[in-house]
Parts: sequence; C-alpha cells; structure tokens
Amino acid sequence: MDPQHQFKQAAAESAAGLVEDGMILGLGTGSTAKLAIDVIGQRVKNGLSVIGIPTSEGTGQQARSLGIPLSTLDKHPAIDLTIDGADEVELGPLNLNKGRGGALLREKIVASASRKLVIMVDESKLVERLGSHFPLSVELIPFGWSVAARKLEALGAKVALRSGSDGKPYVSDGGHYIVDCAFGPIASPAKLEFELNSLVGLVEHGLFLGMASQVIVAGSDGIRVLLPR
Ligand code: A5P
Repeated sequence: MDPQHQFKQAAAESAAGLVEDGMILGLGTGSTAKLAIDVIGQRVKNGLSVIGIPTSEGTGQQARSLGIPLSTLDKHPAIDLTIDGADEVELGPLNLNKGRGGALLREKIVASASRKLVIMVDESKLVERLGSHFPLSVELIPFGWSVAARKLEALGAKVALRSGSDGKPYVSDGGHYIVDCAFGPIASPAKLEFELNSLVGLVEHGLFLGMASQVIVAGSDGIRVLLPR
C-alpha cells in the first residue's frame, strides 16, 4: 500500500472513531471519506445506530450497500457531525479547497447544516495558501457557462471545463458543469469568495472558509489534530 493511502486510512479510522451512537451524520465524498464510511459501515454492523446524510449519489450508494441508514436534510436539518476530505487545508484558519470529487455543492450544504465538520487529510494536503497545489473547483449552470468562465478569467484564473471519463463535460449530481480555476496561491480567500459569490451563473465554489471544526492529519509522524486559529 502506498504511504498516501495508508495516511488516508489512518485519518479515516480516526475520524470514524468520533462517531457516537444516535448521531445524525454527514457523509462526505472522495477517497478518504469512502474509507471512513467503510469503517462506519463495519461499526453499524456491530450495533452502532446512526442516520447518514450523504453528500453525493456515490456516497449514498456506498452507504446503502453497507447497511448505513440514510435520510435527507429536509427530514433531519441539523447534523451532529460531518466527516469529509479536502483537496487543500490552509494552515492556521483551516480554510479548505474542496471539490475535486465533484460534490462541492452538496458537501457545502451538508457542512453548513453541521454542528461539527471534521476533515480528514494526509499531510500532503496542508498548504500555506489555498490554490498552491490544486485549482479551485467552481460549479456553473450549463446555460451560458462560458460567460461565467470569462468572468472567472477576469478575476485572474486560468479556467478549464472539467471532462468526464467519456470526454464530455462532467455533470455534477445537481446537473451542473464544473470548471477548474487555477488562481495560483490565493492571498485572500475571503476577498475571492466575495467576488465569486456575486458572479451570475455560478452555483457554488470549493472555498470552505471558517467551516472546519477540526482537521485530522495523518502523516509519517502519526496522527495530528489541528484546530482553527
Ligand atoms: C469531493 O468533491 C471533494 O471535496 C473531496 O472531499 C476532496 O476532493 C478530497 O478527496 P480525496 O479524499 O479523494 O483526496
């Protein structure tokens, strides 16, 4: 097993250990979340009682296959704990860059309804500035998406429409396109968030600012838990 996978597994096991009986649980998306959901599935088989709110169709399928009971935000609008991965974590405030798995919209809605958002990463995801390693995922309405893309370019991004494995534009669970926006290291995530939030045709973006309650980091020195400061 490659070290990065081992680290993801360790972070996932640690986060899954925070799940308590009776919780309404937000279930993230991505390879690390998948590992954590496997562990939770095992705990459910051993008697743990939780209700999961999935952040993607894929996560819902995985959870159902493991016997984790699922519900919706409309029936359970207050989530006790959400566990999810991230593409980058900004050291200090623990702002996040998310969305390479294409689930950023539902992930952000679920995170916003959660009392606690625990993020699991391997140490390669820690950065001084978001955007250093990965572009920012931005979800757009397909109608006239290139108009919004041009506005993103005017904000300083190199913009690429995300493709699926069939070579066609990737379509999110919500029926939208995603563009990958290479801004380079982002000096002021809050300023960029403000600019993005006023862009017509933009559904959501992968900046999760001030949302993480804690970040579980797994690396060669073991597990560390970071709190925002
Ligand atoms: C899904 O849309 C993403 O936000 C993921 O949570 C993020 O890409 C982390 O994925 P991995 O756990 O696969 O690195």
